[in-house]
Amino acid sequence: SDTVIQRALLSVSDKRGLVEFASFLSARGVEILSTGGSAKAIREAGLPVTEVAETTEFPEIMDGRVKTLHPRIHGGLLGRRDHSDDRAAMAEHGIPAIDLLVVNLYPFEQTVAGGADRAACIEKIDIGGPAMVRAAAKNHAFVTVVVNPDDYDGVMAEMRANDGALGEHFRRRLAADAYAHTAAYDAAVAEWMQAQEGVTFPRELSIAGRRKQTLRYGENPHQDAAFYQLAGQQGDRPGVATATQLQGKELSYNNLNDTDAAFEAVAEFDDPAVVIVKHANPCGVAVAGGLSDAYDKALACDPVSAFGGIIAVNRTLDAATAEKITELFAEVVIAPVVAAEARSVLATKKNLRVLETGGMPVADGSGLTARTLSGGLLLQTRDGGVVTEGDLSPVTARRPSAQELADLLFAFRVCKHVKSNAIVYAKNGATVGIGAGQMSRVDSARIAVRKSADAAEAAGETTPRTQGAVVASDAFFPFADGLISAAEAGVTAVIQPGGSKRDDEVVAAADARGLAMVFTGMRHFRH
Ligand code: 93A
Repeated sequence: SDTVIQRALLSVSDKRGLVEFASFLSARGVEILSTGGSAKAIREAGLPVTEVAETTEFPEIMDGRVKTLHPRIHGGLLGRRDHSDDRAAMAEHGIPAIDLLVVNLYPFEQTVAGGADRAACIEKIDIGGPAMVRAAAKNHAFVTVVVNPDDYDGVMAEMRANDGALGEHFRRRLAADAYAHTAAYDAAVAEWMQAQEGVTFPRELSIAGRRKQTLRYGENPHQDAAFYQLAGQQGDRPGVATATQLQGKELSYNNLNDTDAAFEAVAEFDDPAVVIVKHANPCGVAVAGGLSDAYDKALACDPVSAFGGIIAVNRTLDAATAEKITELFAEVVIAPVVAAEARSVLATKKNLRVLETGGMPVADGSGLTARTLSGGLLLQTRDGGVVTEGDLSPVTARRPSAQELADLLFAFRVCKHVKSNAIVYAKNGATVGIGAGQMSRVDSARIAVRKSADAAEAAGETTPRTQGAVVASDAFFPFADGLISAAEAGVTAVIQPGGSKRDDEVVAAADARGLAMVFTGMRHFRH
């Protein structure tokens, strides 16, 4: 049976909509109980309100640490209205039944994000609020709990339509929301404390995040999906989860996944860079003196695959580059900033989704990545490994030239963002052939060469693009065959982690062909 709301307790930190809601309740004859600051706001609006301290006949003590933690409040929230013993206890102890609880908690996350010191953060851990929320949610058979000001309108509408009562289904949904809310709240507290103590993988996992968007469907149309933004530091990383969509169609699940891959990849480079992604793999990556040139070079790698791709840049997107992008059919463009003129250019492509992040993520920054498997979750620290010149061990008689060295480091950085087995051919700061996701490394190498040949042929070029290029491998060559096929394709230098039992054979094969090879000592598997 639906409970007609007769008494409500309002205790909110976020006072948005409070007075409107309180006056609605008052007008319906609902008695309002409230705590310090909330009571003050309600009273100042000229509405009748009873302080919790009057009800409990106990003052707020310890700077408000103890204000609602009292049997007169918790009894009013937890008492079963259809239980004679509970009713008797309420009568005996003067416990007023509370039918509606409106609470939102101390802004803990905002306090942490604002850089407050430890003591101030601790003070913003709400204890009384979650206790009341959990009590009311448990007793949802009789009590309605509201933790989000966005729900005030819905509650008012329901009360209007339902003679001042709230339906059972509605109460249950709000109770479920309430537990999700206190769980996420405690998760944020736990995450902060773990970070303070340097705990990366806690014994028990709690994750705080908010639904950012419900998606039309998942990876396939028969799958449902939604997009969540993580709370805390993880959720602050500039990228897809924090981006603003400036224009275009609604983002799909696959769009989001691919856009993330593209933006993370382009964040690897200091020079102006463009990454084009299809199916979560780069199909063109380039660096140049300016974005517009980088775009041409990236697109040239594999224009066939780039059709319908995702384009990421690591600089303010300028009008000239935007013009070029509009000539291609692209699904998404993501940039730290989109210049005003570039915006007008892109606006001519109404469907094109354009995302602005406000900044670039740090390529070697900390953080975790997750992957689900049946019944479990694999967590690992992000692959923030960045190989620089000082990390390289030359292993061949010939050392790489300056140009080769630059291309080797570039190709290896691209490799990190290509699904394994990854083979990347590069020349003059641009990929010229990418082999991704094969079960055998030698197949990835063959595919990279073939794709490069296809692109060259389509462009009417007569020399193979792999001629004079360099090649990167995300993991060691287990046999000399992969290296030999790269040499046959015309590469002059090779970068790979090294560490195979047959490294000697691989080095000998490189020396026999006059190649320069360097070992990174770091592997970049990506599955
Ligand atoms: O310090 S508390 O954990 N102790 C309490 O007993 C308590 N009761 C409510 N914080 C408590 N609250 C919180 O106070 C509520 O969750 C709400 O966020 C806030 C509202 O305080 P005021 O009405 O004084 O602004």
